Amino acid sequence: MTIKPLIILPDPVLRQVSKPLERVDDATRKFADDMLDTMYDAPGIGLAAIQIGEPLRMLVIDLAKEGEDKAPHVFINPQIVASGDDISVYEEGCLSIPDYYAEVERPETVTVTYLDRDGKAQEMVADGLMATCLQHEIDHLNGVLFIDHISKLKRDMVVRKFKKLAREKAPQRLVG
Ligand code: GNR
Ligand code: NI
Repeated sequence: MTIKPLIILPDPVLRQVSKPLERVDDATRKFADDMLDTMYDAPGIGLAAIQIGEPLRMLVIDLAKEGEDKAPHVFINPQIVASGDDISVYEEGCLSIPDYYAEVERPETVTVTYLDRDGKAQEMVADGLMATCLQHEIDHLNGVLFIDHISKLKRDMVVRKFKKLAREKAPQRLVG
């Protein structure tokens, strides 16, 4: 059980493009479990490795509601291989942009190929919240945040607010 600290906007680490995993081994599975522990603790419904500082193409999702059995999913080297033509709108949030929510338009349906936690090739046709969450997480693997899908005016406001918060939280010992 390891809960790792979350990387928060405007940390430039969030803009890194993550690298594919070359193999799926015990260390990979241990890291996936750490990602799930961190996601459940937050709590969130998804987490990309870069959000805990590891630039690897790996993400976890669990859409189970409170009181339901856990439904952890691990996606390694995921790729969107098809998107439907219908668009859906969801109010999104991000553990790396705490307490900010905005509506984002994305394809309603996506087909994703990936390796599971056993290294086995899988394909998932997802819609609804799973499709939204997969696209949000795969964006993270490419250094893209959900605020990149909203208006520049709104995005600039959010980034300014988080830059100010980061300044206020920075070590004060150098301040006169
Ligand atoms: O916990 C999360 N909720 C959420 C809600 C709507 C759309 C996407 C998400 S993902 C987010 C967790 C997160 O930041 N994953 O990167
Ligand atoms: Ni996110």
